[in-house]
Amino acid sequence: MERTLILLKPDAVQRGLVGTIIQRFEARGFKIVAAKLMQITPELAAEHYAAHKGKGFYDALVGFMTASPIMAMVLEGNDAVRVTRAMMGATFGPNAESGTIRGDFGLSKQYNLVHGSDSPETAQREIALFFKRGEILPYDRPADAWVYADEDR
Ligand code: IDP
Ligand code: MG
Repeated sequence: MERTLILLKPDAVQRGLVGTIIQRFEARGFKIVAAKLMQITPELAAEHYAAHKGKGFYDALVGFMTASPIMAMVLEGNDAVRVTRAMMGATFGPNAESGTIRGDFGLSKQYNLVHGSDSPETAQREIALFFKRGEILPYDRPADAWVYADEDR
């Protein structure tokens, strides 16, 4: 089972869309193995978005991500990185297809509601930035017997 880091960004929290967005991931079959509301520091935002340092939107992005709490979570499921990214849609709200989270709830380039790791390697790095080992809780979920067939495991 793959894990990915999902962040519900400050605009999702401020607009009261946390439940709506989590609902989509849960309904798809993903299991929440860690979750917390966090006020992140500029240092953590900078580390998380280190790949974008120096770009024109970088300072605004760090300002945005630290302006208000975020909801951070680790989701687990088959192909979690690729599938959650597909559910999020294109980076910029106006370009995101209807039916995706960004395409259904956003119109902004920067305020695009949700972050998802872009590769399994990135996910490992990002999960470690936001969660301590003991904050990730593996547990059995009997309903998974009906989320996955034997051949999916
Ligand atoms: P992603 O979130 O779809 O992986 P990235 O290219 O990694 O997209 O960009 C990280 C975040 O930076 C985006 O989600 C968005 O909030 C912001 N961002 C990226 N490019 C721009 C831009 O050109 N203008 C404003 N904000 C941007
Ligand atoms: Mg990215």
